[in-house]
Amino acid sequence: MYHEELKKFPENFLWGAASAAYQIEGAATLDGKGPSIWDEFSKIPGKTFAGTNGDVAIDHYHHYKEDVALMKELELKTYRFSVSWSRILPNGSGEVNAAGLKFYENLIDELLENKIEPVLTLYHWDLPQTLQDNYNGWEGRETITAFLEYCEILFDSFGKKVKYWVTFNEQNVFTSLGYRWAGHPPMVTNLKRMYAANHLVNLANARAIKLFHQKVPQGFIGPSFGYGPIYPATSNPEDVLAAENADSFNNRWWMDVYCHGRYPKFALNTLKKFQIAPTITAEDELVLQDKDSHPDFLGINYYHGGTVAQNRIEKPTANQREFSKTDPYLMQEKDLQSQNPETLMFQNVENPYLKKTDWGWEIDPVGFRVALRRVYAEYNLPLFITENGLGAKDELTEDKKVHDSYRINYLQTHLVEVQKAISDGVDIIGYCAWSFSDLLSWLNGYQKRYGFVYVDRNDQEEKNLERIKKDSFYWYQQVIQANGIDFK
Ligand code: BGP
Repeated sequence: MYHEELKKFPENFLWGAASAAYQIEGAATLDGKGPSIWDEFSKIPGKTFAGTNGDVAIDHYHHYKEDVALMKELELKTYRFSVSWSRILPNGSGEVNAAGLKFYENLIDELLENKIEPVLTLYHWDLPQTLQDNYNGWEGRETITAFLEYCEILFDSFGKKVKYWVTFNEQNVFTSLGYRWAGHPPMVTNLKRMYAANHLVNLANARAIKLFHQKVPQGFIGPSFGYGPIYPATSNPEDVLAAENADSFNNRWWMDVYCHGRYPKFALNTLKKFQIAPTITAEDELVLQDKDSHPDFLGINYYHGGTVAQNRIEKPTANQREFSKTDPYLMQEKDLQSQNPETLMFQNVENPYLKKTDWGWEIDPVGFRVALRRVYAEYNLPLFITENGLGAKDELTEDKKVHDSYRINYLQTHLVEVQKAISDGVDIIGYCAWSFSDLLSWLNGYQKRYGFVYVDRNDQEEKNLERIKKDSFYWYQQVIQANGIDFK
């Protein structure tokens, strides 16, 4: 769609930035906090980059006032942060740690005093270790009960002050990395277990939203999903079909459940064929279908999408049929095949049109517009962009400057597409860049920086944790002041 003139960003657009507890807070054992699965996992040799962990992180726990003062200077309208569950309930359920609640109350009050709208994420991956030990984490239904207990405490404590809530951050990422690829805790490599755990997270999500609607009727809640649009490698209809399949597997598998209360049929059938589909009880179906348990908005975290070609099995020509007899995938035992069932539906390929970041992530601003339009067209809910940003190795100059023009360029080109999506008619309520300040990248340490504010520490040393405003800080400040990107 061509627009001679782009629409302005809405008057009350929530310009913001985001973070997550484990990546910034530090104070890992302070004031009664219990251990989370990330506290334990990051200590296992070889699991994280250079053995980095969040014990100190950027010590936001002690620097939160200074950090909020910087947010104010940046003129942020909103700030998205997550609560560490084991700071509130050190054992995941049971005894409440008053000091933990106090920390977040102070943070929320500080934000509100500075006219910054808090966006509270309930779960950004740091499950209390006790729940992992006692119930197998998200593989045990007891964890759902514990999650609701935790949510209720936060709804009761902060429901009057916090308007926007996020249930789960990137459920697709933490279940896949945690239960399929073993890159995150609990380091499982079993697809059946992944789908089973994921199903329980869906139930936890739905029930938490329902509870929220009862307890905080004036608020808004939704999950933040790591969305990537899927492109077919060519206009070959087989590739187009493969893209449909990949979309079912990678996006709809989660989004349809959130918004329509059911799994996409084609993906579910494939999983059933390999006996790795989750067990869905009649009661579960009712929980998921209950309209009160559906989100008020969808949080979208956008970094990149993916490109796929037709699956390796459905080949139309005689030659290709011949080839499929020797296809290594088909020659695998059935249980090995079941570890990669999507091979029946699509295969991932490189996209020759896109450049990549230093960490190999495709840079695709137009894909952002595609993503926003597709999600809005399908689910018809307001969208809140809860993450988008560039991880890069920044250099601090001798006169304490960070000239991150590449980050400005990345954000600028992505915001142009957000504005185009708004002009197309997509309802977007806010944009939180990832991230406000530099922080711990889960698997890439402190060298992969995302912030508007540089934090003086590295992978080896905590140094003085001084906060230094990057060039992008001043650029974003202008964006916010102008309520858009067209300023000179
Ligand atoms: C998202 C997470 C964030 C953040 C971001 C960047 O998936 O929600 O917590 O980490 O990705 O990822 P990385 O740190 O791996 O570059």
